[in-house]
Amino acid sequence: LELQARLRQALADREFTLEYQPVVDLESSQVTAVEALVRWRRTEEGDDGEAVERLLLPEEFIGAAEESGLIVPLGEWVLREACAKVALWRAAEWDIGLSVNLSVRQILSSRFVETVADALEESGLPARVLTLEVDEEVLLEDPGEAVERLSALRRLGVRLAIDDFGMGYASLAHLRELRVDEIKIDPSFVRDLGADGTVTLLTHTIVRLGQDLGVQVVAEGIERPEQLEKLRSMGCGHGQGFLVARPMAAEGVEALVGGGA
Ligand code: G
Ligand code: G
Ligand code: MN
Ligand code: NA
Repeated sequence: LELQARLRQALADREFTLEYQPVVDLESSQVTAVEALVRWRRTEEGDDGEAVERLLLPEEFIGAAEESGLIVPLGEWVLREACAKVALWRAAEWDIGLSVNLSVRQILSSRFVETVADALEESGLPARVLTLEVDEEVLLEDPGEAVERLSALRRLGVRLAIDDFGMGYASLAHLRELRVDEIKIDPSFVRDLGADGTVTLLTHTIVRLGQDLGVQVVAEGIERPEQLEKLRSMGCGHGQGFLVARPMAAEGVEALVGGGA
């Protein structure tokens, strides 16, 4: 409860910030999109009583934000902030897409579809530029309602991605229930690529599945050149990971693009 109260205060005090992790076309190495990742810039008391600033990762607070329902206003802030930033980059002639992560609780909240429509309208970001990422958990809690909401979002023109694909229960069944534009291969597959024959075969199968369905495939968690090469040779279209680029502040993305923007 302590953490939840602090989260509420943090939202009021504007202590949240976004990092962006580039997604690249594995063929051309061009950055095609960025994934917005929320962080909490928190001032804490160090051992010696001095104030120290820490950048907290979602794993330290997203669970509490979901339980308290604070994920709804926090998620709305993330959407608005990220859409506004990417709209600016696009205005500078940089043809880039944006991915935003969603929690089940957000999707099922009242007015969520309107919230997304408002964020697009205010920023002027075209709907097709925005990809909303959901993990397979979304289709477990209240699948009927979740599919209904996500389909309404897709009718707005936004893209849908299944995050952490392959780790959920019945991944393939979910592709039947929900029409998606992208699947993001879970990093646990990429990690064992080449070293584990079964994992390599499964990864290749997911890539082909995407090709056959006409769905974009993004491999996540690429850390080593061999993994990148393997994915390229399988025909995996897009990738993300520390080897390619780490999550970074907006200024970092701007520097990375440099003259390209
Ligand atoms: O890079 P990282 O530690 O930031 O992300 C960890 C997890 O937190 C990922 O599963 C990611 O989907 C999730 N996450 C990051 N940003 C957001 C956000 O804005 N909203 C939600 N709901 N989840 C997020
Ligand atoms: O679940 P989701 O895919 O949204 O999670 C994104 C998370 O993955 C972020 O926390 C991000 O920092 C992390 N991440 C991104 N690339 C890599 C990578 O190459 N290796 C590892 N270990 N984590 C990564
Ligand atoms: Mn994600
Ligand atoms: Na996720």
